[in-house]
Amino acid sequence: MNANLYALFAANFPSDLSRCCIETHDTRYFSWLDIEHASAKLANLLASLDLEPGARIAVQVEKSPEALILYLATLRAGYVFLPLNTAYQHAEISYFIKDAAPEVVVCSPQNFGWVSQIAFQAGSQHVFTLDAPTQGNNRGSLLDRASTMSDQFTTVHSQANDLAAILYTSGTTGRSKGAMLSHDNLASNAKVLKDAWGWQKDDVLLHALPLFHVHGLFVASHGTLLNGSKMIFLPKFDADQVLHYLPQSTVMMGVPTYYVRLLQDSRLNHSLCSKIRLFISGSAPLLMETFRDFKLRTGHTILERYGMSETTMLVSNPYHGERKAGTVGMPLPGVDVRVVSSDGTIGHAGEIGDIQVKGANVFQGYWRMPDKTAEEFTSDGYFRTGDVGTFDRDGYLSIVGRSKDLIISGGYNVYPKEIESMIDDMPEVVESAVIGLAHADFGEAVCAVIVLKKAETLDSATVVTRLKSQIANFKVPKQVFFVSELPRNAMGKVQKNLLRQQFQL
Ligand code: MLC
Ligand code: AMP
Repeated sequence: MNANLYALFAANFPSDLSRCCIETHDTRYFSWLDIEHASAKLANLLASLDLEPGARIAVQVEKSPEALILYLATLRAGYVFLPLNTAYQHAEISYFIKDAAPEVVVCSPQNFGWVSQIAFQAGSQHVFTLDAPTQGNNRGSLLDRASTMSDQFTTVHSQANDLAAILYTSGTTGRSKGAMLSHDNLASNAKVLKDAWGWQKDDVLLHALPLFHVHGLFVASHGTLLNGSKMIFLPKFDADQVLHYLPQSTVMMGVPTYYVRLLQDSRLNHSLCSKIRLFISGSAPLLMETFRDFKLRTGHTILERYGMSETTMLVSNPYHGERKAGTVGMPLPGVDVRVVSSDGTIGHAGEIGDIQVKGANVFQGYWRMPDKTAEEFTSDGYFRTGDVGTFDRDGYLSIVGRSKDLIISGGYNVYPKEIESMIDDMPEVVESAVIGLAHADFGEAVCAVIVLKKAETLDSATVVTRLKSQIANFKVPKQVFFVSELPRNAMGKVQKNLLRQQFQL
């Protein structure tokens, strides 16, 4: 049997391929046959490049149906898709490209100059742009090149453990690591979610998430691709557009910020959501208040679930049955989740400990980092998530904290260490601590606490301006505080909990 994920999707396409697979906000329409043909053309183009099996195709492009089709083409051709956040700047892209050594890099036309320079220096063989179709005649345009290719392609035969994608994440510590996900990791999770969330052929997914993370690329898109259901594709989350399309949709997925923003709009009401079957939230904690207010305003109980790049989805509140506020639900079928106390014993209900997981969905390891991979697995094969949680008596898991130093802002992960080292490099600075403070819109906001050298001056606007020129904008502190020293414990470790108390917004 062909374990290629695309083969699984194709086997589940509707029998009438003229039905709509993707409709966009600007009234473009892609049938299932369009998806099949367009992905075949791109797969033929990739295949014509004579790449090694398992070659990485790194992609930093704006969200579009073509971007999703490029993902499908990469699967079909047997290569490895490596999506990159569109907010990443020079230093970030440079790190990912050097680390992943992609043979092909695809970027937006406006970034071609600097991205191609990085890519060619790092040894990539091909750099293309993914132009909007109207932009036409760019010689490096992947779509132009693919237009002359055949629209027939026999999907490459893949083994279950062959890599399908690499997603960069900082894991529990240190620099970004590429989480390697196989065809079977992704297929097994998609199949489990199909049943768990009751996907139906006539579902219409409102897709407002970005395409470069697990949530938008896998959880949302795979749901429709595996079920032959349609998606309405928005280029990004925009409350006006979401409200416009809700009456035509049956499923919506989002990070908690989406629900917070929808609630701020007085147009959100029961009748707008009358066709909706399921609202799903994940990637960051959903506040009880948001859960409750959403139910009051729309009549819908948001289903919260929990996952991560290394594992895709792990735990979910039930589709049928009680969805408990403040919990992420129960382990999905085939996923073994345990809570381990600091003394190494498996926690009983009510005990707090590290969340460890095992299952067909758990990744193949970090790209070219066997030592880091080994560190993150227990001797009996469980992956350490870096999250801390507790099961209640009914088997519902709550995430109560993180053992990893991580801030989740609007669903994006920010690693304090990365920002701290940039601030510490500023000539006026002795040291810094970057912390997450509660934020009404983003859940947590990145904030910096800085100690200056004697006789040096620096203001927060300058810190922000300097950082904005170096890193993705969502990582830039929303607030900067200056202190004479950082609080430390007896071991010399900065006590971030004290800083969080002192500066809470
Ligand atoms: C944008 N900004 C953010 C931000 N997004 N700041 C902090 N956190 C964020 N998440 C900043 C920009 O830097 C900019 O700042 C200003 O906000 C406006 O930018 P924008 O582009 O207009 O923002 P907006 O479109 O409103 O985006 C906010 C958002 C978006 C919440 C809609 O961030 C989003 O779609 N997040 C989803 C992330 C996601 O998909 N996560 C899944 C990860 S997978 P300035 O200063 O320039 O004005 C995962 C596993 C799992 O975690 O379990 O799912
Ligand atoms: P990422 O590495 O981007 O895949 O982010 C994964 C992390 O997001 C997890 O380890 C959790 O810390 C967090 N996360 C995902 N879903 C939830 C949720 N429902 N509640 C709380 N945290 C979540």
